[in-house]
Amino acid sequence: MKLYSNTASPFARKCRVIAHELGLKLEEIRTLPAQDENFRRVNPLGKIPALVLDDGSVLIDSPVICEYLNHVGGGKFFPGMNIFQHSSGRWKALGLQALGDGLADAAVAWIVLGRENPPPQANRARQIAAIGATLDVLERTSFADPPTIGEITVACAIGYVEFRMPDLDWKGSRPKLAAWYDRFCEYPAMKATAPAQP
Ligand SMILES: N[C@@H](CCC(=O)N[C@@H](CS)C(=O)NCC(=O)O)C(=O)O
Repeated sequence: MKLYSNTASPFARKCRVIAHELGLKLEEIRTLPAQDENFRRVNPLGKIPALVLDDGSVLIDSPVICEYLNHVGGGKFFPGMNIFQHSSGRWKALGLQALGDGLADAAVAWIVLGRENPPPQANRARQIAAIGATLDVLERTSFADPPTIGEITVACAIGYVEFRMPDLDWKGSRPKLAAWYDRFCEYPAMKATAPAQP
C-alpha cells in the first residue's frame, strides 16, 4: 500500500499513527498537493492523504483510510455498533473524529489564508473562533482509554495547532486537555509521526 502524505498534515498523521500501531507497512510518498497538479491523477480533489491499494484502487479522506487500515490490521480503533444503545462507543468515537478533523480543517485554513496578500481578516477570525471553541469543548470531554479513532484524531489536530501556531497559548485555560494531550504524545506512534516541515 502506498500512502500519499506529508510530514505536516494532521490528516495523513492519523493514518500513519494507525499503521504504526497495527504494524502495517506503508510506502509513503511525500507530496505538496498545492504544488503538484499530477497528484490529481491519484486524488482529483488534490488532497492528502490518499491510499493506493495493491490492486491500484485508491481510497481518499482520512476517516475512510483509517477505517480501512484498522480493518486490514485487525485494530480496535473503530468501536462496533450497539443495537441496544444509540450512544454506543462507535458514535462517540466517530463524533470525536469529526470534531478533531474540524479542528484540523480550521487550523489548516487559518494557515493557508494567512499566506494571502492581504490576509482575509474576517475569514481568519472565524477560523480562530472555531479553534478556540472546539478546544473549549475538548477541555470538557472525557476521552476513552484505550483510545479510539476519536482520540487519535484530536491528538493529531492539536499536534498540528502546536506545530503551526506556536504562539497560541491554548494550554493555559485548558489544563485537563493539556495534561491528556501531553500523556497521549508519549505513545510511540505519536512520537514516530511528530509533525515536521514538509
Ligand atoms: N477531509 C480530508 C482533508 C484533507 C486535507 O485537507 N488535506 C490537506 C493537507 S493537510 C490538503 O491536501 N490540502 C491541499 C489542498 O486543499 O489543495 C481528510 O480528512 O483527509
